[in-house]
Amino acid sequence: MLSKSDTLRNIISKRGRESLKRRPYLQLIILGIACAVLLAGCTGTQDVQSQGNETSLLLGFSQLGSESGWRLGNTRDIHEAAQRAGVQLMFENAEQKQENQIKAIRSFIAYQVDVIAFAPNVEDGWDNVLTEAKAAGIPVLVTDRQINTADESLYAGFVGSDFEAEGIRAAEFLLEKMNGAGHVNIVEISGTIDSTPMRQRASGFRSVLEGDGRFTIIESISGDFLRSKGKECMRELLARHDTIDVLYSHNDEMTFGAIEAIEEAGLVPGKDIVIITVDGEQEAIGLLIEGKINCVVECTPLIGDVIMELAKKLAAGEPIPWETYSVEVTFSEFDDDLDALPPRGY
Ligand code: GZL
Repeated sequence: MLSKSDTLRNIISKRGRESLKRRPYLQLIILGIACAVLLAGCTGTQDVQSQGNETSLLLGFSQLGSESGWRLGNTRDIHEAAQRAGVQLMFENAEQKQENQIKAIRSFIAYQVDVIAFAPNVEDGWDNVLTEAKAAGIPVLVTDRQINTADESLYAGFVGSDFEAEGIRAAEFLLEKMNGAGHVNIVEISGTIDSTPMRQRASGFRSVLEGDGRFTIIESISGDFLRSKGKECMRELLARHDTIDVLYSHNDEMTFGAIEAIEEAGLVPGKDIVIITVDGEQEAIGLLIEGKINCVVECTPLIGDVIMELAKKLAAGEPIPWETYSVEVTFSEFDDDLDALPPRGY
C-alpha cells in the first residue's frame, strides 16, 4: 500500500509528468488540485497499486462494491491482473452507491488517468460524468454490468457476461428438471433493482417459460445481491405462500441466505424446493454436490486480464470490440463429474 504522498506522486499521468518536469511551479498547482480532489469527498475506499515504471499505463477503476463473493473475486482478479500486466491501478470501491462511482470517475479525470474503467451499479445516470471524461479525452471501458445511454460515443466498449443467456440457461435447466411434472410455483429473489444482471436474468428466464402454462412465477422480490437480504426475502416468501416448488435466485449470496431460511422453516433445500442460482462461487458448487442446490449457472468474475488487455489497446489509441462476452457454462445435478471440478477461484 502506498503512502498518500507517494500516491499523489504516482497518480499524475505520464502526460502530466512530462510537462511537469519542465514547469516545477505547475507541479505544485497540480499537486494541490489532486490533494483537493482526493480529500474532497472521494467517499468509498481507494487504493493505488503502483506496478510498472513511470511510463506504464495508469488505469482508474471504479468498483461498485463488496456485496458478494463474486464481487470480492472480481476485485481480487482485477488487482492481480494489473500486477501481471504492469498496469498502475487507481482503485475506488463505491460501496454500492452510484454517487460514489461518479465522484471516483471525476477524481480519475482530475488526475488525468490514461483510461477509466468501471462496473456500473445501475444502468442509468452516467451521461454527465462520461461526457466530462470524453471532454478530457480519457477513454472509458464499461465492465461487468451495462449502462443505458443515447450517446454511444461516451464509452469505447463493454466486457462482461451475457445475463440474458444466464437467465435462459436457468430456465432450460428447469424445463429438464420438471419434465413431466404438474404445475410449478416459482419464487424469484432478484438482484439490485435497475442493474443489468437483475433485468436480464429476469427477462431471459421468462423468455423460455412464457406460454408454458405449467410454470407460474408467483412472486419476485429484490434481495440486492446480499446474503442477509436473501434470507429476509425467503422468510417473507415462505410466510406468504403455502406452495413454493422452485426458487430462482439471481446470485449465490442471496441463495446462501435463502437456504438458511428454508432450513429454519423445516424444509429441505434441493428437495422440497428446487433451487437455481447464478454466479458459481465455490460455496455454491459445494452445496450443489451436497444436493441443497440443483443448478448453478456460471457467471465468471475473472475478467481482469481482458480488462487490462482492452485498457492497453485504448491507451495506445487502438479500437476495441464494442462488446466482449465471457464464455460461461451451467453446473447441475445432472452432471456426474462435479467432484472433479477445478477450484472456482471465487
Ligand atoms: C454479475 C455481477 C453480479 C453478481 C453478483 O456480473 O454484476 O453482481 O451476479 C454481484 O453476485 O453482486
